[in-house]
Amino acid sequence: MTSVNLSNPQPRNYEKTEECDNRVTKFIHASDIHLGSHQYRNDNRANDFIFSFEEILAKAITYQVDFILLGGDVFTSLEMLPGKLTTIVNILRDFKNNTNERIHIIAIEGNHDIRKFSRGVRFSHRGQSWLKFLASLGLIVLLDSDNNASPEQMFKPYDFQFRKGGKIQIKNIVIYGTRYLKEKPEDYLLTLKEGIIKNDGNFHILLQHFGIEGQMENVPGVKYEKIKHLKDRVQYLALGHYHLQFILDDWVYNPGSSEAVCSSDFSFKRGVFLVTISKQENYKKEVKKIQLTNRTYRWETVFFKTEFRTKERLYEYVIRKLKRSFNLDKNCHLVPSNIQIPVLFLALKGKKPFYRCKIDTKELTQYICDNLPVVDVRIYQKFSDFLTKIDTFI
Ligand SMILES: [Mn+2]
Repeated sequence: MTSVNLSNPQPRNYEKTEECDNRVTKFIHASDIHLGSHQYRNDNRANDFIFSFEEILAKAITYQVDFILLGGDVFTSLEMLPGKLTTIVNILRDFKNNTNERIHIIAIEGNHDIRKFSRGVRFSHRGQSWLKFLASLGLIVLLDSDNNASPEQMFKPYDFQFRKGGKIQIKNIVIYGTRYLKEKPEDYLLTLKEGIIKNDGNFHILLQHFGIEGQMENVPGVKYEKIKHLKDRVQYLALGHYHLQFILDDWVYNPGSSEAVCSSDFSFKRGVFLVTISKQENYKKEVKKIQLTNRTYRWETVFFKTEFRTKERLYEYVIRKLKRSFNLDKNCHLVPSNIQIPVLFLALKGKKPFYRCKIDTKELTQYICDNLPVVDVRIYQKFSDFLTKIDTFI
């Protein structure tokens, strides 16, 4: 699928009888994998997301973790092409077999996992998701609480026969999780708190899909003050939702999206966390940031000095200019599936072409992909007669 070299993890010999060290627990916290992104428009880009997921699983083997947390938005929507889903199922099946079922993948649903199906129809109320499908195959553990039950019944221990539950214990760690609690989860969290057992001697993780206000500009989030009360029951608040990585108060952890879902994601700090919990006085926690091998990108600007009157001449000019600025010897032997072949962000500036010479961005994208080592192109038309604020940072 891609020719990039992973760290080539050798599957460890996962013997069931192996002595397990209960004093140290390791896990990987990842989120927002967005499987299915770009699947209709660009197959190479769509595979980047599957590749990131594979890389996370490979790291789990390399670092010999006890489990993997996925903080929601594992899928980008309910629409999945059969071929892509088959690949994902096979990857998970291989992982399960190679690790002797020793590393559980523990997930919750994010807003994208239940995202409207097509043409504006909302499916969330029907309670379907691909994560439920993967859980039904026994390939992941999907956590969800019963928010209307009594505090004792709210988080039922995960039942591997019925493949349902709101919490799971691995060594001294208890992971609590719920489905996506919509945009204002504060009220739910007050109720859910009662369901989390206090002072049971275990280390508690709460897996949630929401952002914290102020961590990303102009993106709505929950006020930190409103969730602080969870601190006396939860030692690690594992989040997903914001694609930008952040850690707050040594308590809230958000790894960010594993691949760049939209153009702004490319510049964000993102990755996964490798967490080690040692059972010494009050549990010692060590969190290491790990970056994933993502698709590369580059910005280019082409300036039109004259008013182009035909598309052909305009396209040729763009290609000529781009060829000059690309170091063609370096990358021309690479195939587009290789993540070193970048996504190109192209700003077109200067004189606006003649009104009959309207740029067909789809056509120009294809033309550029055919002539240069790029996997995909985003074209921004910023001609001098409609300069906007965005020009200042393109
Ligand atoms: Mn997301």
